[in-house]
Amino acid sequence: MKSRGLFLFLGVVFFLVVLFGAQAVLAADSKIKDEVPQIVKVYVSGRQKVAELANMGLDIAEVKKNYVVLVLSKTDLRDLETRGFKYRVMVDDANSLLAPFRSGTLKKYHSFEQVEKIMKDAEKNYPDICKLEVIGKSFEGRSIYAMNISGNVTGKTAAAKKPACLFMGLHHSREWISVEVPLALLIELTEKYAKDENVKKLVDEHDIWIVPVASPDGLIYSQTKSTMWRKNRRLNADKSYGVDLNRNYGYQWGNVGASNSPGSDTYHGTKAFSEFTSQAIKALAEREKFRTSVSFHSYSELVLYPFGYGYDIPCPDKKLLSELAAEMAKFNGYTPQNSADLYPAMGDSDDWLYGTAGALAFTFELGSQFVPNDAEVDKICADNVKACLHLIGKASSVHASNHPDFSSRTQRAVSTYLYDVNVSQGKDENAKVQLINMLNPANDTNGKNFEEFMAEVAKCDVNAKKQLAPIMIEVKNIYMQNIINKIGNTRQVIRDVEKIQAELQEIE
Ligand code: 0X9
Ligand code: ZN
Repeated sequence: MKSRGLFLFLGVVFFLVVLFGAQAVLAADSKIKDEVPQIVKVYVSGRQKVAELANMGLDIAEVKKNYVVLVLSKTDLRDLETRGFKYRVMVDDANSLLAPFRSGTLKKYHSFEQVEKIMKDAEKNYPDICKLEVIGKSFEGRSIYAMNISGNVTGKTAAAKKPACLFMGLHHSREWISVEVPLALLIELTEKYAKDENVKKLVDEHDIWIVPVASPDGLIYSQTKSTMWRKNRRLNADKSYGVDLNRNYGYQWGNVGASNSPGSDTYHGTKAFSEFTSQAIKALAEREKFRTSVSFHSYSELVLYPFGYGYDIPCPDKKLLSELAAEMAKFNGYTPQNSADLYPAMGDSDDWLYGTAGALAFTFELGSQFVPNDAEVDKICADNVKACLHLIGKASSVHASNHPDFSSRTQRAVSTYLYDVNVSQGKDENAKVQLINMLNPANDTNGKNFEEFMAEVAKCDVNAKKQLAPIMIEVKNIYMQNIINKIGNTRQVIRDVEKIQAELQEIE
């Protein structure tokens, strides 16, 4: 009797375990299986409504005056319906939009393997101007490549002081055209270097960095499995996949226009810079101190500039950013616009590259669909390459107010002087005079400029120190003269002379 009761009890327990276990698996499964995305036009207008959609963590493709185009799962669409949004389904199975690539009709787009080969070949064919670096690995272990293009490189010093410019593609998996433009730029710079005066000058005078595929796993996944995939391919704790890389950067990282839910298309990750891609870009930016950057996306034919994390955020470089955006827009025919005015979203690459790293950072929304037809690709590339060349040309004469090389007047004078020595071959007499004047005790009564100058010298490598030696020698002579003439605090001046002496000795 007893054993029958126990048997029955165990039977019930077994039944419940199987039942709930299966339900749990089903629940997890519905998260991990890709729901077929739809393209939906939602009829809304005005900032608040657009922000509401962005704040729901939805994937916004295009914002027009009276409607917004979204990429939505059926579940998201039901949710919108219950909230009373009016809509029209434009494409039932968004993946089918890109079927031409699967069937082999789209020939213009490169696979990750092909990009890898192009990068390696460029380094082989143009060893004087190309240096390929693996700046990180993706979640699935693939290389994130960055090509450094710079001519007339005589050791790292000269290059390190050249204005650096960054170009990035494919933060979002399905935006294949965003790979083609940086690749086209790479090809333009390498192939025309020996033939075109203007290209040669840009390459010689700048440090250009090109990262055509920021998310290799994403590109492969979108091209071979699920064409409309947006995020990277991280496996999240709840078994859903992907973090939106353009919500994972660490300036005002949060959930405006981004989502806390791992399953959302705009999931911002567990913390700022949780992803290998954003970590790699951050490390590169901290090392190279970019003056300018462009992150390519698609679509909408826009040139966007920061800030993007909220409406009407005060920005000290607003004028400069909007002017540069407008200048570039002349080349690609796009509309220049503040990022947040498209929709506010926290954690994009521009806000961090500008807000923290001090780069004049732009996002180009290329073309008028996610993957433009083959026939459109060459023109999109040509027009946008021109816009990029323009920006490179500007990088030596403008900078963000918070660029790390320009945060004090002394730093600025040192950078200007080194730039003149390295790039303009000392044509700017004023650069030297200005620096020496700043260090002259007559103008530097509390010795602050001198302290800052020596701190800058300490940061330089030996070649840059050599370039600064003539300045140190002249300053030393002025100080010696002051000691003789008993001008200033003699003890302090002697200490300063000793500091200069120590640096000069180290150089020899
Ligand atoms: O949402 C994005 O990440 C970008 N658009 S896309 O359709 N390519 O996904 C735009 C980002 C612009 N930045 C902000 N609005 N903050
Ligand atoms: Zn994008």
